[in-house]
Amino acid sequence: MEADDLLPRLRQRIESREAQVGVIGLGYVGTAVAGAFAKCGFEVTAVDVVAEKVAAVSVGRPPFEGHEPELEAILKVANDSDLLHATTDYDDLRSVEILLVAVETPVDPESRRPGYKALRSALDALGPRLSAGRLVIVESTLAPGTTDRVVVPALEAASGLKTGAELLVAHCPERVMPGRLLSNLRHMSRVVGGTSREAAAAAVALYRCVVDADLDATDALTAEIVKAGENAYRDVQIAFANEMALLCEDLGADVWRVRELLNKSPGRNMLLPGAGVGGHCIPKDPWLLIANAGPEFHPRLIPAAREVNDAMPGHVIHLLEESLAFEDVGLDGASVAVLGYAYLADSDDDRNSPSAELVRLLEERGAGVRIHDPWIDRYSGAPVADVVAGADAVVLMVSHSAYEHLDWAALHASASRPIVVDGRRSVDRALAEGAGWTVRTIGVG
Ligand code: SAJ
Repeated sequence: MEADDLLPRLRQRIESREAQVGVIGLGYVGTAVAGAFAKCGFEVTAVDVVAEKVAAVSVGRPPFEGHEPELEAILKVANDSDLLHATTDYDDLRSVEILLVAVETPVDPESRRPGYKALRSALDALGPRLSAGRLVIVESTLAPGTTDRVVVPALEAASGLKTGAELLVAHCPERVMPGRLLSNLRHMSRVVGGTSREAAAAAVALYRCVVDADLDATDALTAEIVKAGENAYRDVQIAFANEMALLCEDLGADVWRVRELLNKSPGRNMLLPGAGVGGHCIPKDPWLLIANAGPEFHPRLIPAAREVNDAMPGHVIHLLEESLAFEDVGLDGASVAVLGYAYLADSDDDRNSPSAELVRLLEERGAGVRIHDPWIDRYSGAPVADVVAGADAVVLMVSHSAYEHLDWAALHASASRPIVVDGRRSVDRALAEGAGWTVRTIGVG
């Protein structure tokens, strides 16, 4: 097959839905992608090495916790109509022409280097199952240069195929969010980075079947930089808000009032200060972004932003110690109630949660910790009043809607000391203080 034939043939088979789609990795991204392509008429083969994930998808259930009602419905329909086949066997991909790779690309917490173990094993397993004419698209977030220096060499070595002439390879980073997986997939624009013009064009033709927003064709390096960069940008924005909170505390001001007035200035959009930055992408993508820069590039802003944001749980501890000190109480032996363990409001996702760091620091200082989170099963068994009962202090870490109307008068009666540190400015200060609570709000001096 000539290189010139690859694109027209793939385009035709995509438009006719004859091309089968393979998805490697049944996480948040892969499961949503498998469902979305099955929903628009492709026969989808989804592969994961974890049998439990395959079993879940095989009965139309997302292989992760979380509230994704539309996805469940789509998985069930896809299964019933035999459009979606989940398996642990890579051999089932031999007849599949379009392969989407959506495996985790974590960052080592110590070295800050990308962890490509899952990516490499997926590519090494896929390679021998590839034939000429295939399109391989990596959706995982990658450090710039990874497509050219890791993905292409791994596929060529494992398949014996030549990229461009026999194999089309692209990088189309995902932009999904737990809780909005399918709507993000459909309505958010995508950067489509091809290792060749044909690869980008083929990937655009494919995504046009599920995405109703812009599909911006570019090269793989640009796509890698955009994705990691968009999250590094957000991390820097949040770090600015957090540094303003620390400054306002020092100066005796209220960062929340400052933010309200500052954002009236055209073109300003100061984000929300808070108790920390968690999740599966913002804490790691800044490190992916700068991972492959050369010795002449000296990043200062991006690492500094990570340092500011990672220090926020420790700052909440500082506010807590200051509040307890007024009553001559230290953290050692104190009982602390932590409200909120997810990384994001009204989410059950606790990956890289700032609350986990807060709990570690509290226990390191000898405090007894009780946790409540209405979205996380292991922390939603007891009502807030029971978790707060006998506590020397309450720390609010996540602005779950469930915490907006707490009965601070009733809670005052059950707490041992009416001290609350508000890490997200979610406490109704007037109400709580009226009920006898001492409220310390992050960013308020
Ligand atoms: N956070 C703050 N202050 C803010 C915003 C967030 O402290 O002003 C904290 C949150 O509490 C959380 C963390 O940062 O712990 C991340 O929050 P997030 O709103 O950025 O949510 P994520 O991590 O789910 O980010 C996703 C990303 N989307 C994708 O990767 C496809 C990100 O690019 C989006 O900008 C973000 O959602 C969004 O805007 O909702």
